[in-house]
Amino acid sequence: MSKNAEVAENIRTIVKAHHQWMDECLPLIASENVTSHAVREMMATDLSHRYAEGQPGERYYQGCTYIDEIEKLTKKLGRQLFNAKHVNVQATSGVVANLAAYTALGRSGDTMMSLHVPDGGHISHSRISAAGVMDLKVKNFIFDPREMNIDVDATQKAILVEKPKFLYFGGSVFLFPHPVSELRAAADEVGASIGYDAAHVLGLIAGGQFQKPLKEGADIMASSRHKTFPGPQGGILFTDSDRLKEKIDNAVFPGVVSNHHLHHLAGLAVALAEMLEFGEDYAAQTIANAKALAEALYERGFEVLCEHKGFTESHQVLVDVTHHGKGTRVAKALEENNIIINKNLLSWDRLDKSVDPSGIRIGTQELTRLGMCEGEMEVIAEFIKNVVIDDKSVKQEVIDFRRDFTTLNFSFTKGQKAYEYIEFGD
Ligand code: DSN
Repeated sequence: MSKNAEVAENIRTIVKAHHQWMDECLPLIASENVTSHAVREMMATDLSHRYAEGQPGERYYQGCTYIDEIEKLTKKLGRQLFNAKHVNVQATSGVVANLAAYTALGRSGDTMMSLHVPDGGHISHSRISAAGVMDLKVKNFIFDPREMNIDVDATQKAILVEKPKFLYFGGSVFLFPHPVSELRAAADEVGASIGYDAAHVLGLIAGGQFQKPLKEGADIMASSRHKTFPGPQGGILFTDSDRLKEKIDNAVFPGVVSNHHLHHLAGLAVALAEMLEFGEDYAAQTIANAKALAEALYERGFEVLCEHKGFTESHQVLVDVTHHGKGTRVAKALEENNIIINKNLLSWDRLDKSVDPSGIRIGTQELTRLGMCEGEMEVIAEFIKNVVIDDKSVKQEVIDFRRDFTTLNFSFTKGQKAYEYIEFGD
């Protein structure tokens, strides 16, 4: 074997080790999910080698006969699942989708109003990322940390003073539906449009278990498609507005995307079909699991946010771990025990505290894909307590526990290994 062939082989070995590890872990990162074999099959096809700039039937490249068919079908499934008049399936990530939405809603120098990052805003809603790239001025929603939501009265006043060009709801910490309909009148008063970043909650919206942003007053819903929505990584945008559909399409291509990762497009079509079939049950179980995990952690002495309102109405659970050594220590200690979560800023952290914030964020969407229910959430809360409060190792117990949950729930083919390494042979 040549040296270069050895390097290539070594990469396979490392990736296989990653698969093996995932198979022995509790994956609780709120922004991730695992795709079905049917989706992964699409991602391994020749489509990954091709180009298809432009819209179906109006391409700049030949060779798109079947790609056009796939894209038209994907859009039809997207409109159907989300009950939207128009969908764009060409954004290559959630940030790219947001940038396209900003381009459709405003121009450089305009003011956007969004959540501050410690209050749960995504970085792309701030000037350090996409909003800065477009040179938007950013003003923040007034946030109520006790309610873990936007303060409607205070924000109404802020909208009238700041007169933003558009509001942008959604975020990375997202426990409760945002007050879209409640703030629509204030937006109208200053002529502002409304965008909504659905990345974290797209699967919950698809399953009809969260708010309906487009029906509540959002002009555009932009999103990634691989968190609670178990699709291939990428972005997606929706609108019911005739005025905005062409603006969105032009903002994506030629605005911020050339080619749109056609293997992921076909995978998205399959994931949309899966969610049409299973979305309602999957989303409901994901939220039930988050509530159960939050309750079980609370009962074990953790400071889980928002006990007074049932902890959460999404897939997320937020815990203040200030008294357990803060976010970094807790996240690392859990990782050493194969429990994978992330440290997270809480409202009272300053932005420069992001290296060691007060909180941890936990998501239940991937465990739900693995078939876990409320009973399993009790077991996991006990594991977390053992590690964080009792300083005990539970790694072997976690590995043993995971052996009963190796296959994917909510997919057309039963019994698929969730983290199987798919080989093409020699
Ligand atoms: N930063 C990701 C998250 O974990 O929320 C989203 O891009």
